[in-house]
Amino acid sequence: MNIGIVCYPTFGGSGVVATELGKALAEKGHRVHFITYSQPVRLSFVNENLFYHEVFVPSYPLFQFPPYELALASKMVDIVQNEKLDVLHVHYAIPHASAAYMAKQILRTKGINIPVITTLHGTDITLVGKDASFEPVVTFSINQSDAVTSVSADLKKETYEYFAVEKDIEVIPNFINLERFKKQPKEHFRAAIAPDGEKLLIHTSNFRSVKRVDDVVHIFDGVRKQMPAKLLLVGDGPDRPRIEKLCRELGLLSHDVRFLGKLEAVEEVLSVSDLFLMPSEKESFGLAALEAMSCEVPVISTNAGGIPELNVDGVTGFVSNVGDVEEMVKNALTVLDDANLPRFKAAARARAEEFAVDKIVPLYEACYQRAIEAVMAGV
Ligand code: GMT
Repeated sequence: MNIGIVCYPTFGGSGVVATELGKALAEKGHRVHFITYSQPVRLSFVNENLFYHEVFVPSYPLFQFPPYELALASKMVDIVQNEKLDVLHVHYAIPHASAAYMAKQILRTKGINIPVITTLHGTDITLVGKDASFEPVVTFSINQSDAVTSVSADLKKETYEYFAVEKDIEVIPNFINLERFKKQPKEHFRAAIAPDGEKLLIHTSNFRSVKRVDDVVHIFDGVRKQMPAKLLLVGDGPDRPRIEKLCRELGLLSHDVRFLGKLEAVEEVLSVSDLFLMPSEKESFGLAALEAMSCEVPVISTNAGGIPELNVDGVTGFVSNVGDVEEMVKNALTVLDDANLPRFKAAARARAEEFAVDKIVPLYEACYQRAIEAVMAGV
């Protein structure tokens, strides 16, 4: 197949899923065309089947807000026509689904009927999408897609709750490359940051309020009062200055809590960690937790959104109500107990294996095939 993938190219989960999907499809022999405003961060890989088309938005004094959606739709029209795409797969509804709708209508006038697949990732529905500023356009463009997928059953349920969506939504969960995300022998690194055998807790995110990084710090503080431990914070975002201040107020020093910033090889630090913390307020799936589990790291999380579809309570870690730091500390201590930790680590990896890339990518291929056939049959 000749597939167009439209996504955000940054560190966000939807961009990571879209890029990894494109790479996996290219390795299976499909030709994959990425259409975005800059090179996706995980696309640092050469394959004869991968192509990248940059969306350029010209500046003009009148444009206080450069019309990215129009430039994107125009680029989609160009690439579908000239690269003879069979399907357009857009990740994150805003503004990709509405831009795809516009491109589809333009292409129709040229006698081309391209199927559009929209994948809903989370905040495009649960936070931004349901805002009145966007809701009518999001509802319309989801309904106009030829196929719609969501990354968890919970996100599917929320989509039907918040929007008048009539389309069937297929759940296709996030997936993981088990070869890349596996425990690696990085003991020298562990010895350097936890020289006295301290337990290592880790959190990775974009440091936005929805991630509740304050709770990460409070959980760590509670654990540290009961057993020697260190905290690794990976990623960056608007809440970071506040979190640094909180650490200082709690008397946590830079060797207790290490801010590692944005890391490409996150699997290397996950490999030396004992426990992953995800106290999110909302989380449609929790790709970061899946990456941790694949590296044999159990998870203490909330029960928000789709997280319980991944993190099995009492087996791969524990789930608690949003904000219940006390229970999360208690559960963390249970997991970190040497009598329990090996069992939780093994269960985390076994669960991650259920989301292996070679199990999930065929679900997208089948979805594309059905959409192509339906469009050809004029359904
Ligand atoms: O806010 C984020 O975490 C980024 C966001 C995105 O769309 O880039 O992530 C969402 O999509 C991921 C991939 O499908 C999911 O694993 C995340 O759970 C989801 N984040 C939220 O729902 C908050």
